[in-house]
Amino acid sequence: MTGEAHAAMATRRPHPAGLPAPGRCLVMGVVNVTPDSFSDGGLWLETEAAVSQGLRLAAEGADIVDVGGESTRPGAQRIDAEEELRRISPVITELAGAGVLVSVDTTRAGVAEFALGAGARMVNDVSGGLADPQMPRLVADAGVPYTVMHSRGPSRDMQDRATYDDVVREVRDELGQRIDALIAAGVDPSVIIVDPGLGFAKLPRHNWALLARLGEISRLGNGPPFPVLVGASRKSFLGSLLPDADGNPRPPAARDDATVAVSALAATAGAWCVRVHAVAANADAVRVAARWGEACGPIEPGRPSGAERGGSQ
Ligand code: PMM
Repeated sequence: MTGEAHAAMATRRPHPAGLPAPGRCLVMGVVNVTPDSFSDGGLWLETEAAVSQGLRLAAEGADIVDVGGESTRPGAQRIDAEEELRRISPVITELAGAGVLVSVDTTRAGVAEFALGAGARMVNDVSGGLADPQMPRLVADAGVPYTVMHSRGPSRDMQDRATYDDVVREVRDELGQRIDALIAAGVDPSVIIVDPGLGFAKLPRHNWALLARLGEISRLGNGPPFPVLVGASRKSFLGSLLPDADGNPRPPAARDDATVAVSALAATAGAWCVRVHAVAANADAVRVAARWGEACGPIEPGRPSGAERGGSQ
């Protein structure tokens, strides 16, 4: 990559302190150690199966492996912290011991603390710090990268709160409030990652609007833009986009090609990372997007990009 292209990427794709920055969108592979997650529930409930899956995802090109022990599917009931820890801690210990960069997907400070002790290097909180008042302090003290996802309360009834006049403005405002609270609790802004929370208190049209305006999600407040994580993988808005001849939504396991398309587009739009279940094809997609962006050349205000200059055909 040329120096100029690098500079253009760097300005368009902020990245959190303490994590690798390969000059492209990263890929986060998902391992749900749960019986009931919407797409892989039950597949990786045993420690051995979960560890093998995490190692497979890393070998396929996952830059980060996100390990979670509690389902967040719409309508999901909560489990207690002991059960959550019982599911994930041996998996995190083994993956981190094998050199995998592990993120822990939890809304509980106690679980996050334990996971960091077991070798996890970042925290992914789908409640954005709302579920557990201890989380901001824990993250501030640990100084690790922290994903602040937008949602509107527990998964149990979150879809009842999918009402917006302007979803992008409201998600930005609500994420901005979360970030203000985190910074007030001592969290360094350079470790914060933002996530629009596709499917969390969102209808399909809300997800599409957020994807189409990712850049606005990144620019919250007056400081530098935040890295953006996109979690579209296998979600139901892709299923309803691609129904069968009878109008039935496509099932989760058959949504991977659509996920890859979203990954390429999100990476081109400047996403820092895509969170996916099937890593290999998404790892290709983010590399295609990076090479495409490099060929477009640096973007200067007022001057058409390489793609726009394009020639007549
Ligand atoms: N989606 C799920 C779980 N965790 N975390 C982040 N940061 N963003 C998401 O969109 C997200 C998440 C939904 O369940 P899954 O683990 O089966 O994808």
